[in-house]
Amino acid sequence: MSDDLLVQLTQAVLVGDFASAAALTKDALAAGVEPLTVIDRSLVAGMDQAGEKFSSGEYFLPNLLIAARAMQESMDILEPELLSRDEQMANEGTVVIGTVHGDIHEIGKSLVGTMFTANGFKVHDLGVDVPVETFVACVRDTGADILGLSALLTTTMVVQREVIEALSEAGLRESVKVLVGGAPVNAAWAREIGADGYAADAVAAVRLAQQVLGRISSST
Ligand code: B1M
Repeated sequence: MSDDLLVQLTQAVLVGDFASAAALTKDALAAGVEPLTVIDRSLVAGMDQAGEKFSSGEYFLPNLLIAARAMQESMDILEPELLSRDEQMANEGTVVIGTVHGDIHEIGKSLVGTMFTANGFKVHDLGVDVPVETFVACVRDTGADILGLSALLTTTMVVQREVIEALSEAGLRESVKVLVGGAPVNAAWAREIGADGYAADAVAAVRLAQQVLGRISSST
């Protein structure tokens, strides 16, 4: 039953049917499906399929936009649920997060921010297309423990390196752990640019932050 709902929700995202996406999300929650399961099995799957259709020329930008809107309709329902599930609100640290300059992909970055908030971190979300100097200023002003840099394009992932270099020039590199993510990014890239780690998804990002801050061991 819930598997059917999840398949239908993937389809609703894929075709950008945001009314059905909202209704099916409510149905899935009412059926007892965990918000993270809805995100992983339906929403991300739908967006991945939309991306594949874009790559193959079957979809165009407007298709991606309405798919993103359908995912956002669902996320608007899931986010309060995600946040209410974690009662433990001890201050785990301060996170600055944003999508780098030249890149307007928002959904994954926002999901990572939500997961940090749900796990007791104070989050400063700078949005998308964030200039290098804005990241540096925000790290300085907030005394951030973690800087999360999202990049979804092969043309913008290089900006992650620029941010790290700018942090070094500003004398801030040792004061903050820099974590990178986004579809074209991987662990080898993180090492190459001198980041402190790479996370493939929102759950991994929180776990990695807890590890690099010494809150949990790397074998946990
Ligand atoms: Co664009 N886009 N897009 N797009 N888009 C991709 C990324 C692409 C792979 C599609 C494709 O061709 N298959 C391709 C990139 C190719 C490449 O560079 N290799 C692409 C392209 C080419 C473009 C344009 C250039 C198209 C054009 O104009 N010709 C253009 C660029 C605009 C710009 O940014 N300057 C463009 C535009 C758009 C829209 C605006 C239409 C829309 C975004 C709408 C929005 O965000 N509000 C869009 C969308 C929706 C996509 C796809 C289909 C879906 C992205 C998404 O939201 N995924 C995407 C294809 C794909 O990724 N499969 C695609 C769901 C989301 C939950 O996952 O964002 O990966 P993701 O985030 C994950 C992880 O990556 C990780 O955790 C997140 C949660 O699990 N993560 C982090 C992300 N950031 C992190 C930061 C961290 C840690 C983990 O810090 C600690």
